[in-house]
Amino acid sequence: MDATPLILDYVAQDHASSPPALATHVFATIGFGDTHDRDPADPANLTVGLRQLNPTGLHEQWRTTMAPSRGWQNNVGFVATRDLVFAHLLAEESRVDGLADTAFRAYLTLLTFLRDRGFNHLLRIWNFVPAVHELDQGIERYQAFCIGRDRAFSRAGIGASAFPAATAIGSAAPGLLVYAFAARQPGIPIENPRQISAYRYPTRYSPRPPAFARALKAPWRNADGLFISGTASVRGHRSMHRGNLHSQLQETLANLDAIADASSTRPPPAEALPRYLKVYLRHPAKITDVAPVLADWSGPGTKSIYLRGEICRRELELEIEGYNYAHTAHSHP
Ligand code: 3EB
Repeated sequence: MDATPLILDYVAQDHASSPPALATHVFATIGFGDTHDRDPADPANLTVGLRQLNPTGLHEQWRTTMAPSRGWQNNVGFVATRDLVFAHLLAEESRVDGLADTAFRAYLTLLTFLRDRGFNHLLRIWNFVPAVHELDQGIERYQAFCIGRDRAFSRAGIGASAFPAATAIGSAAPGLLVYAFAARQPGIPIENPRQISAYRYPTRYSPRPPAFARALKAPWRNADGLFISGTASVRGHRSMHRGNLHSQLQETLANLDAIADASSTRPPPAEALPRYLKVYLRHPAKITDVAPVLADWSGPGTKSIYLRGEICRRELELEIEGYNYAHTAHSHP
């Protein structure tokens, strides 16, 4: 029952291989580069094909309190403790199949792997879609991706109440990269009252809906973990402030605040505990406009990674995701 908490830190690339403090174990290390890369020697190491914009290159390092095992199965690389798994899959695209089929098969492979090992509850998933704005069999490739993902969830019997928190970003790197955390216990999905749930968006955005929750509270005891999905300048279902980066940022921050409120675990003051954000920017040069505003909003205890990435809707300039970890050592269940 006492599922392993996931502890996040952003570490300088030079230090990523040094052992973590506090009697914890490295569970996953996510770096950023020109292509998606999986380390055959260690499935804990993953490189996402997005350009990092921070002056000092940072890795996302996830740790757990339990020593994990690791392995490969059917193109799925994984690292697992008793109650938690990190799993990833890189699906090559073929000339004949559309992206909907590729995404369907990738998701089914992943969901089957998770089910076989008893990790029935997806908590958080990241998706990197090549050429996200191009057409694929007559529809935008983001929509094709949504179709395949939604079909796989229905096939696996996973309904809206069990959708994970998610990010979906366009990448210049080839292959559909998907990585996820899943658990034996379900998390608690959180929606944003300022937005329609993505899985209820009108079909004009996609013939089958984007299957994700706005946020998800992790299921472990004695610790809080809040996964916040990629959050953008969307109110209701509409993109707001087309062509105005500053207003899009303000709208996005209002959405992040609303999600934190709705989760009833408003992140503790930045002085007390670190918070972690990842910012995806369509136009890398805009980092100079975004970074000071975000630093002001988030306070000194926040670490942020900036990446160049394409947000699923063309008119959106940026998207921000988050993770907050609060260790409540004083709690007695
Ligand atoms: C939005 O709110 C912006 O399809 O998994 C953000 C996070 C977005 C995840 C996904 C899409 C996804 O609709 C786009």
